[in-house]
Amino acid sequence: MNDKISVIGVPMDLGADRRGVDMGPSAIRYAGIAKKLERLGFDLKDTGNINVPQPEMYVEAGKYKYLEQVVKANEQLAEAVSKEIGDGRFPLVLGGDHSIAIGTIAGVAKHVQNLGVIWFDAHGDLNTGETSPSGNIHGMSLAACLGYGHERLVSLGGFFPKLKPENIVIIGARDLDPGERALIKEIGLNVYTMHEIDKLGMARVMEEAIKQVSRETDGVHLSLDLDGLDPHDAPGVGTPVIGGISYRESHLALEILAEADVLVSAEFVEVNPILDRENATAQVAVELIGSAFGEKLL
Ligand code: B3U
Ligand code: MN
Ligand code: MN
Repeated sequence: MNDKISVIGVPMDLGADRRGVDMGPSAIRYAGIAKKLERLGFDLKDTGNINVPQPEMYVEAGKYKYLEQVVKANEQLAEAVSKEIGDGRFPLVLGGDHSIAIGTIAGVAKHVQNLGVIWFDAHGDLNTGETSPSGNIHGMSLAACLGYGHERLVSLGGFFPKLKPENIVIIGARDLDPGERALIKEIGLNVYTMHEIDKLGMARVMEEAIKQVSRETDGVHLSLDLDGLDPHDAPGVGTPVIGGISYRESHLALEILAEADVLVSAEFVEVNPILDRENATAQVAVELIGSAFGEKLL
Protein backbone atom coordinates (compact mmCIF):
# COMPACT_ATOMS: atom_id res chain seq x y z
CA MET A 1 0.00 0.00 0.00
CA ASN A 2 1.15 3.50 -0.89
CA ASP A 3 2.18 5.22 2.37
CA LYS A 4 1.47 8.71 1.01
CA ILE A 5 -2.17 9.82 1.07
CA SER A 6 -3.68 13.02 -0.32
CA VAL A 7 -7.10 14.06 0.94
CA ILE A 8 -9.25 15.91 -1.62
CA GLY A 9 -12.54 17.39 -0.38
CA VAL A 10 -15.48 17.88 -2.74
CA PRO A 11 -18.32 19.92 -1.16
CA MET A 12 -20.75 18.81 -3.85
CA ASP A 13 -24.50 18.67 -3.34
CA LEU A 14 -25.68 19.60 -6.84
CA GLY A 15 -25.83 15.95 -7.86
CA ALA A 16 -28.21 15.16 -5.00
CA ASP A 17 -30.24 18.38 -5.32
CA ARG A 18 -30.37 18.51 -1.55
CA ARG A 19 -28.38 20.68 0.85
CA GLY A 20 -26.16 19.29 3.57
CA VAL A 21 -24.02 16.73 1.81
CA ASP A 22 -21.78 19.65 0.74
CA MET A 23 -20.67 19.76 4.38
CA GLY A 24 -19.52 16.14 4.29
CA PRO A 25 -15.81 16.91 3.81
CA SER A 26 -15.78 19.29 6.82
CA ALA A 27 -17.63 16.78 8.98
CA ILE A 28 -15.20 13.98 8.11
CA ARG A 29 -12.21 16.22 8.80
CA TYR A 30 -13.82 17.33 12.10
CA ALA A 31 -14.31 13.66 13.03
CA GLY A 32 -10.53 13.22 12.93
CA ILE A 33 -9.47 11.73 9.63
CA ALA A 34 -5.99 13.29 9.80
CA LYS A 35 -5.25 11.99 13.28
CA LYS A 36 -6.50 8.54 12.34
CA LEU A 37 -4.28 8.24 9.27
CA GLU A 38 -1.24 9.84 10.86
CA ARG A 39 -1.50 7.42 13.80
CA LEU A 40 -1.48 4.59 11.27
CA GLY A 41 1.84 5.96 10.02
CA PHE A 42 0.79 7.55 6.73
CA ASP A 43 2.35 10.66 5.24
CA LEU A 44 -0.82 12.70 4.93
CA LYS A 45 -1.41 15.82 2.86
CA ASP A 46 -4.74 17.68 2.79
CA THR A 47 -5.09 19.44 -0.57
CA GLY A 48 -8.24 21.33 0.50
CA ASN A 49 -11.54 21.42 -1.35
CA ILE A 50 -12.56 21.56 -4.99
CA ASN A 51 -14.57 24.68 -5.81
CA VAL A 52 -18.28 23.86 -6.13
CA PRO A 53 -20.90 26.59 -6.71
CA GLN A 54 -23.99 27.04 -4.53
CA PRO A 55 -27.23 25.57 -5.90
CA GLU A 56 -29.13 28.76 -4.96
CA MET A 57 -27.24 30.53 -7.77
CA TYR A 58 -29.23 28.54 -10.36
CA VAL A 59 -32.77 27.51 -11.19
CA GLU A 60 -32.69 23.88 -12.13
CA ALA A 61 -34.97 21.16 -13.39
CA GLY A 62 -34.83 18.60 -16.13
CA LYS A 63 -33.30 15.26 -16.86
CA TYR A 64 -29.76 16.13 -15.71
CA LYS A 65 -30.00 18.68 -12.91
CA TYR A 66 -27.07 21.12 -12.64
CA LEU A 67 -25.33 19.30 -15.49
CA GLU A 68 -23.01 22.17 -16.39
CA GLN A 69 -21.91 22.79 -12.79
CA VAL A 70 -21.51 19.09 -11.98
CA VAL A 71 -19.34 18.63 -15.08
CA LYS A 72 -17.14 21.64 -14.25
CA ALA A 73 -16.49 20.55 -10.65
CA ASN A 74 -15.82 16.98 -11.74
CA GLU A 75 -13.32 18.15 -14.34
CA GLN A 76 -11.42 19.98 -11.59
CA LEU A 77 -11.64 16.89 -9.40
CA ALA A 78 -10.33 14.63 -12.17
CA GLU A 79 -7.32 16.92 -12.56
CA ALA A 80 -6.65 17.06 -8.83
CA VAL A 81 -6.87 13.26 -8.52
CA SER A 82 -4.65 12.76 -11.55
CA LYS A 83 -2.05 15.19 -10.15
CA GLU A 84 -1.83 13.42 -6.81
CA ILE A 85 -1.42 10.01 -8.48
CA GLY A 86 1.20 11.55 -10.79
CA ASP A 87 3.05 12.70 -7.66
CA GLY A 88 3.06 9.13 -6.38
CA ARG A 89 0.31 9.65 -3.81
CA PHE A 90 -2.94 7.82 -3.01
CA PRO A 91 -6.00 10.05 -3.60
CA LEU A 92 -8.58 9.82 -0.80
CA VAL A 93 -11.63 11.80 -1.93
CA LEU A 94 -14.25 13.03 0.56
CA GLY A 95 -17.76 13.84 -0.67
CA GLY A 96 -20.03 15.34 -1.32
CA ASP A 97 -22.67 13.44 -3.21
CA HIS A 98 -21.87 10.41 -5.35
CA SER A 99 -21.81 12.35 -8.64
CA ILE A 100 -18.16 13.01 -7.75
CA ALA A 101 -17.27 9.41 -8.61
CA ILE A 102 -17.28 10.51 -12.25
CA GLY A 103 -14.42 12.94 -11.62
CA THR A 104 -12.52 10.68 -9.24
CA ILE A 105 -12.67 7.71 -11.60
CA ALA A 106 -11.76 9.89 -14.60
CA GLY A 107 -8.63 11.02 -12.74
CA VAL A 108 -7.66 7.52 -11.60
CA ALA A 109 -8.42 5.80 -14.91
CA LYS A 110 -6.02 8.19 -16.68
CA HIS A 111 -3.21 6.39 -14.83
CA VAL A 112 -4.67 2.93 -14.30
CA GLN A 113 -5.59 1.44 -17.66
CA ASN A 114 -7.78 -1.37 -16.41
CA LEU A 115 -9.39 -0.17 -13.23
CA GLY A 116 -11.39 -2.43 -10.92
CA VAL A 117 -14.10 -0.85 -8.78
CA ILE A 118 -15.82 -1.91 -5.56
CA TRP A 119 -18.99 0.17 -5.27
CA PHE A 120 -20.62 0.01 -1.81
CA ASP A 121 -24.11 1.45 -2.07
CA ALA A 122 -27.79 0.91 -1.28
CA HIS A 123 -28.34 2.10 -4.85
CA GLY A 124 -26.97 1.18 -8.26
CA ASP A 125 -26.23 4.72 -9.47
CA LEU A 126 -26.88 3.20 -12.89
CA ASN A 127 -29.56 5.57 -14.14
CA THR A 128 -29.41 7.80 -17.19
CA GLY A 129 -31.49 10.92 -17.77
CA GLU A 130 -34.00 8.63 -19.48
CA THR A 131 -34.43 6.17 -16.59
CA SER A 132 -33.81 8.43 -13.56
CA PRO A 133 -36.85 9.06 -11.34
CA SER A 134 -35.22 12.24 -9.97
CA GLY A 135 -32.89 13.82 -12.54
CA ASN A 136 -30.21 13.74 -9.82
CA ILE A 137 -26.78 12.99 -11.25
CA HIS A 138 -25.60 11.18 -8.10
CA GLY A 139 -27.89 8.35 -9.21
CA MET A 140 -26.15 8.21 -12.63
CA SER A 141 -22.43 8.19 -11.85
CA LEU A 142 -21.63 4.51 -12.28
CA ALA A 143 -23.62 4.43 -15.52
CA ALA A 144 -21.61 7.39 -16.82
CA CYS A 145 -18.30 5.65 -16.02
CA LEU A 146 -19.54 2.64 -18.01
CA GLY A 147 -20.42 4.84 -20.99
CA TYR A 148 -24.17 5.35 -20.49
CA GLY A 149 -25.94 8.68 -20.11
CA HIS A 150 -25.24 12.27 -21.10
CA GLU A 151 -22.26 12.72 -23.39
CA ARG A 152 -20.77 15.42 -21.11
CA LEU A 153 -20.70 12.98 -18.19
CA VAL A 154 -19.64 9.94 -20.22
CA SER A 155 -16.70 11.71 -21.90
CA LEU A 156 -15.56 13.71 -18.87
CA GLY A 157 -11.78 13.85 -18.80
CA GLY A 158 -11.63 13.27 -22.55
CA PHE A 159 -12.01 9.49 -22.80
CA PHE A 160 -14.65 6.79 -22.39
CA PRO A 161 -15.70 4.35 -21.17
CA LYS A 162 -13.67 4.48 -17.97
CA LEU A 163 -14.73 1.07 -16.74
CA LYS A 164 -15.60 -2.37 -18.04
CA PRO A 165 -18.58 -4.14 -16.46
CA GLU A 166 -16.57 -7.29 -15.65
CA ASN A 167 -14.19 -5.24 -13.48
CA ILE A 168 -16.94 -3.84 -11.21
CA VAL A 169 -18.91 -5.18 -8.26
CA ILE A 170 -21.72 -3.43 -6.43
CA ILE A 171 -22.13 -4.44 -2.78
CA GLY A 172 -25.13 -3.66 -0.57
CA ALA A 173 -27.75 -2.80 -3.20
CA ARG A 174 -31.37 -2.83 -2.05
CA ASP A 175 -33.03 0.02 -3.95
CA LEU A 176 -32.71 -0.35 -7.71
CA ASP A 177 -34.89 1.44 -10.27
CA PRO A 178 -36.40 -0.50 -13.20
CA GLY A 179 -33.98 1.00 -15.74
CA GLU A 180 -31.04 0.11 -13.49
CA ARG A 181 -32.17 -3.52 -13.24
CA ALA A 182 -32.46 -3.67 -17.01
CA LEU A 183 -28.94 -2.27 -17.48
CA ILE A 184 -27.48 -4.69 -14.89
CA LYS A 185 -28.97 -7.62 -16.84
CA GLU A 186 -28.00 -6.22 -20.23
CA ILE A 187 -24.31 -5.78 -19.39
CA GLY A 188 -24.02 -8.64 -16.87
CA LEU A 189 -22.91 -6.51 -13.92
CA ASN A 190 -22.16 -8.46 -10.74
CA VAL A 191 -24.31 -7.10 -7.91
CA TYR A 192 -24.16 -8.46 -4.37
CA THR A 193 -27.51 -7.29 -3.05
CA MET A 194 -28.39 -7.59 0.64
CA HIS A 195 -29.83 -10.99 -0.28
CA GLU A 196 -26.39 -12.35 -1.25
CA ILE A 197 -24.75 -10.67 1.75
CA ASP A 198 -27.29 -12.32 4.11
CA LYS A 199 -26.96 -15.67 2.39
CA LEU A 200 -23.20 -15.93 1.82
CA GLY A 201 -21.91 -13.69 4.61
CA MET A 202 -19.77 -10.59 4.09
CA ALA A 203 -16.42 -12.45 4.25
CA ARG A 204 -17.29 -14.70 1.32
CA VAL A 205 -18.79 -11.78 -0.63
CA MET A 206 -15.58 -9.79 -0.22
CA GLU A 207 -13.33 -12.68 -1.14
CA GLU A 208 -15.30 -13.24 -4.36
CA ALA A 209 -15.53 -9.52 -5.09
CA ILE A 210 -11.82 -8.88 -4.62
CA LYS A 211 -10.94 -11.85 -6.80
CA GLN A 212 -13.16 -10.52 -9.57
CA VAL A 213 -12.10 -6.88 -9.54
CA SER A 214 -8.38 -7.61 -9.28
CA ARG A 215 -8.17 -10.50 -11.75
CA GLU A 216 -7.59 -8.54 -14.94
CA THR A 217 -6.99 -5.07 -13.60
CA ASP A 218 -4.02 -2.89 -12.68
CA GLY A 219 -5.55 -1.51 -9.48
CA VAL A 220 -8.83 -1.18 -7.60
CA HIS A 221 -10.84 1.92 -6.65
CA LEU A 222 -13.13 1.86 -3.60
CA SER A 223 -16.26 4.00 -3.97
CA LEU A 224 -18.10 3.87 -0.66
CA ASP A 225 -21.51 5.50 -0.32
CA LEU A 226 -22.36 5.72 3.38
CA ASP A 227 -25.99 4.90 2.54
CA GLY A 228 -24.78 1.36 1.84
CA LEU A 229 -24.71 0.99 5.61
CA ASP A 230 -27.89 0.51 7.57
CA PRO A 231 -29.42 3.88 8.58
CA HIS A 232 -29.27 2.70 12.18
CA ASP A 233 -25.46 2.91 11.99
CA ALA A 234 -25.16 5.73 9.43
CA PRO A 235 -28.22 7.99 9.79
CA GLY A 236 -26.68 11.09 8.21
CA VAL A 237 -27.32 10.36 4.53
CA GLY A 238 -29.72 11.92 2.02
CA THR A 239 -31.52 8.77 0.92
CA PRO A 240 -31.48 6.20 3.75
CA VAL A 241 -32.76 2.71 2.92
CA ILE A 242 -33.51 0.26 5.74
CA GLY A 243 -32.03 -3.22 5.82
CA GLY A 244 -28.44 -2.28 4.99
CA ILE A 245 -24.91 -3.42 5.76
CA SER A 246 -24.21 -3.40 9.50
CA TYR A 247 -21.43 -1.52 11.24
CA ARG A 248 -19.52 -4.78 11.86
CA GLU A 249 -20.06 -6.12 8.33
CA SER A 250 -18.77 -2.88 6.84
CA HIS A 251 -15.62 -2.99 8.95
CA LEU A 252 -15.06 -6.65 8.12
CA ALA A 253 -15.44 -5.84 4.42
CA LEU A 254 -12.83 -3.08 4.53
CA GLU A 255 -10.46 -5.08 6.73
CA ILE A 256 -10.53 -7.90 4.17
CA LEU A 257 -10.02 -5.34 1.41
CA ALA A 258 -7.01 -3.85 3.23
CA GLU A 259 -5.46 -7.31 3.62
CA ALA A 260 -5.79 -7.87 -0.13
CA ASP A 261 -3.71 -4.71 -0.69
CA VAL A 262 -5.23 -3.88 -4.07
CA LEU A 263 -6.49 -0.31 -3.62
CA VAL A 264 -5.04 2.57 -5.64
CA SER A 265 -7.70 5.17 -4.71
CA ALA A 266 -10.80 5.59 -2.56
CA GLU A 267 -13.75 7.89 -1.98
CA PHE A 268 -16.23 8.16 0.88
CA VAL A 269 -19.42 9.96 -0.12
CA GLU A 270 -22.92 11.09 0.86
CA VAL A 271 -22.27 12.07 4.49
CA ASN A 272 -24.94 14.66 5.28
CA PRO A 273 -24.26 16.41 8.63
CA ILE A 274 -27.63 18.23 8.60
CA LEU A 275 -29.42 14.89 8.77
CA ASP A 276 -26.87 13.27 11.09
CA ARG A 277 -26.95 12.51 14.81
CA GLU A 278 -24.00 14.30 16.49
CA ASN A 279 -21.67 13.67 13.53
CA ALA A 280 -22.08 9.89 13.98
CA THR A 281 -21.97 9.16 10.25
CA ALA A 282 -18.79 11.17 9.70
CA GLN A 283 -17.33 9.33 12.68
CA VAL A 284 -18.25 5.99 11.07
CA ALA A 285 -16.65 7.20 7.83
CA VAL A 286 -13.39 7.94 9.66
CA GLU A 287 -13.45 4.53 11.37
CA LEU A 288 -14.11 2.80 8.05
CA ILE A 289 -11.26 4.75 6.46
CA GLY A 290 -9.07 3.37 9.26
CA SER A 291 -10.08 -0.20 8.41
CA ALA A 292 -9.58 0.37 4.68
CA PHE A 293 -6.05 1.58 5.42
CA GLY A 294 -5.11 -1.37 7.55
CA GLU A 295 -6.16 -0.50 11.10
CA LYS A 296 -6.54 -3.67 13.16
CA LEU A 297 -8.26 -4.37 16.47
CA LEU A 298 -5.16 -6.07 17.82
N1 B3U B 1 -32.10 5.70 -7.62
C1 B3U B 1 -32.63 7.00 -7.22
C2 B3U B 1 -32.29 7.35 -5.80
C3 B3U B 1 -30.88 7.52 -5.43
C4 B3U B 1 -29.74 7.16 -6.11
N2 B3U B 1 -28.70 7.48 -5.36
C5 B3U B 1 -29.13 8.01 -4.28
N3 B3U B 1 -30.44 8.05 -4.30
N4 B3U B 1 -28.38 8.42 -3.22
C6 B3U B 1 -32.17 8.08 -8.21
O1 B3U B 1 -32.57 9.23 -8.01
O2 B3U B 1 -31.46 7.78 -9.18
MN1 MN C 1 -24.35 6.21 -4.48
MN1 MN D 1 -26.65 5.45 -2.39
